[in-house]
Amino acid sequence: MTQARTISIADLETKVTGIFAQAGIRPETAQAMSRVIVAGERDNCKSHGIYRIEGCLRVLKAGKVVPDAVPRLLEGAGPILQIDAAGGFACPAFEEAKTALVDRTRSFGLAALVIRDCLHFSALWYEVEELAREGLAALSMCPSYSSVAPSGGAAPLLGTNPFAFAYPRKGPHPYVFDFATSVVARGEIELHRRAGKPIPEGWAIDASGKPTTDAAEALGGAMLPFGGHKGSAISTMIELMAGAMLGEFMSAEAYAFMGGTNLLPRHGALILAFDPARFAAQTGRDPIAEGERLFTAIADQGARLPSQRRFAARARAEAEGIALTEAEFRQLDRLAEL
Ligand code: NDP
Ligand code: PYC
Repeated sequence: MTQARTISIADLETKVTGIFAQAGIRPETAQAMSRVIVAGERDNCKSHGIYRIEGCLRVLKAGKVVPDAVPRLLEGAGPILQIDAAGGFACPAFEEAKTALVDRTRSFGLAALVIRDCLHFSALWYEVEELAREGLAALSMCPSYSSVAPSGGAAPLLGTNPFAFAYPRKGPHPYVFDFATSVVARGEIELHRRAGKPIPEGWAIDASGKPTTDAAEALGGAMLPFGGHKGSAISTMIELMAGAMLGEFMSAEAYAFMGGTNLLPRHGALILAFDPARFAAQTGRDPIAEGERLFTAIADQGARLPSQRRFAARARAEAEGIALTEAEFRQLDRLAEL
């Protein structure tokens, strides 16, 4: 795809907010969705950028998300903070609960945010990065819908179950990694299918359990966990921690509720935050400086840190605007007319 034109971050946010508002989504939710989608596009995370708009509209049309849901913080003053997304999208719930999560983490040293009954369609780095910018370390995870075979199995059971971590740094950006526990996000396979491109070997198996490089066969078969049994175990942990433990859907239930993988999954999400200063207080060591020592040692070996590519893309987009193809501009116009 050739990149044809740029659009400013602010203009793209306005366009995307307009698409969601016109579709009947509550204005605050439309803005929160637009912020997270445009952040994905800005950082060149195509699998969770503007491509996701269509999926959000599809689930809305199917009546499987509550467009005017108002997230509601639940009672309780301890380190477990809960917000009910009430069948709406997860991003406004996170925005609503963020300050309370930061405050609780500072007062207890660690705190958890449980997002109940939400549709989580976005990249998880968005949440942990925001918390690391407040000086906290953070982990985020959620189930998805059954599309990944456990290591040694051949049928979809686990979700693509994403996992993100951030740690504060002295410089402009925190340390952040964020990945699906499948070899790649499902959105990446869908983008290959749309572009008519084969997928690399090792990403997926077809419906009969044979390895495939055909994106459509992969979507109709099962994706594979990253790192074999290790990714499979981390994915299982996410089913347990962000599904079973919270009393929310696991990926198989989300699949059944949505009737397949055509619509976004509905489930819960778990975000854990830690105040590094509180953990290291007795040692006299500075946990942020210790982190810097490790990052320098990694870079000294010529290795790059996760999110480095993303932050470079962000700097480019901030300076020059976000580059979109003509086809993407046409698609945005089409969605605005729906
Ligand atoms: P990628 O494999 O593209 O990237 C995974 C992480 O590894 C990123 O932090 C990336 O940083 C880093 N990375 C990549 N290459 C290197 C390298 N050579 N050296 C060091 N670090 C590297 O991500 P996935 O396809 O697994 O996931 C994409 C997105 O999909 C995630 O943001 C995830 O949250 C989202 N997702 C969301 C789901 C949901 O239910 N909401 C479900 C599944 C996935 P960088 O970006 O800088 O390259
Ligand atoms: O790309 O696997 C994915 C995904 C599922 C839900 C949101 N993103």
